[in-house]
Amino acid sequence: MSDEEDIILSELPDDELVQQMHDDLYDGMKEEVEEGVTILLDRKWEPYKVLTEALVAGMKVVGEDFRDGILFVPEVLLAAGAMKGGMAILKPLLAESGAPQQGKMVIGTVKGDIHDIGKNLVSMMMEGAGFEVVDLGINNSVEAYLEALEREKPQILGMSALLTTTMPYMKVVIDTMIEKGIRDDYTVLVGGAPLNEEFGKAIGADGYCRDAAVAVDMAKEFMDRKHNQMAG
Ligand code: B1M
Repeated sequence: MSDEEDIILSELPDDELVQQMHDDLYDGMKEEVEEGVTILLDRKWEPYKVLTEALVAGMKVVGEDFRDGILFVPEVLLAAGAMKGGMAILKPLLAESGAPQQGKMVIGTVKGDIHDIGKNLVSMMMEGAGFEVVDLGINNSVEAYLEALEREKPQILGMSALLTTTMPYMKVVIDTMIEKGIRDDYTVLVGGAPLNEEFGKAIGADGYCRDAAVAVDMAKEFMDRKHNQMAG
């Protein structure tokens, strides 16, 4: 029997449990990560704290070792699967805040990019804050975004990109919106690990969101401004 099998997660104190969950996430152990999430919730941890401290922080280590060539795609896929398992438990809890209806957002990962964990997190948090979210998934072309805007009539368009090679595509989408004369009909928020504030400005987005919590704050702020404009 390995050491791993000897560990009883529910007997660990919080800090050791969180550390163990980071290790389990790293090793792609979905069931263990799910169990850890459930234990922390039973211990009255806020869902958002479980999300950020146990899951997102663990994924950071995976990202660093992926970058450094210590982990490879198959292992990272397993880690991503474990992360998604934990997120699925938190999703209804984050979404059931009872917050008043705020507005609507269409969100998707850009063309050529299949990373969706961050986008899914943003969707979850936005729903939790009272936004209706239409998630277009991954690998979205300009046409897919524009069709969704036309169909769904949201106030906000969110785009996610995790690769330096795909982030310029956000500008393609915004430029096409300008060409079609619809740019100012929407608030465009962008996010993803390789982006920054400067990039957001350079491509003409309304806001760059460092993380999901910032996305929610910005979306609310823009909705408030819209309401004030309409009232004024
Ligand atoms: Co990929 N990958 N990956 N990967 N991957 C990165 C992004 C990378 C930085 C890893 C590294 O080298 N350190 C690197 C990119 C390097 C670069 O471009 N400079 C990389 C690479 C190279 C690749 C491949 C090319 C590898 C290969 O095939 N050789 C390949 C590309 C495939 C493709 O897209 N065409 C690839 C594949 C994969 C997997 C499939 C194995 C898997 C994705 C699984 C999935 O998403 N379903 C994967 C993963 C998991 C990662 C890392 C390790 C983790 C990403 C993640 O989920 N983070 C990542 C390393 C890293 O980011 N440090 C990496 C957790 C998530 C919560 O954070 O996505 O940043 P994040 O989202 C945050 C914020 O950014 C923000 O809020 C989120 C929540 O707080 N945010 C938004 C994100 N989107 C937003 C949208 C908004 C607002 C905020 O709209 C309003």
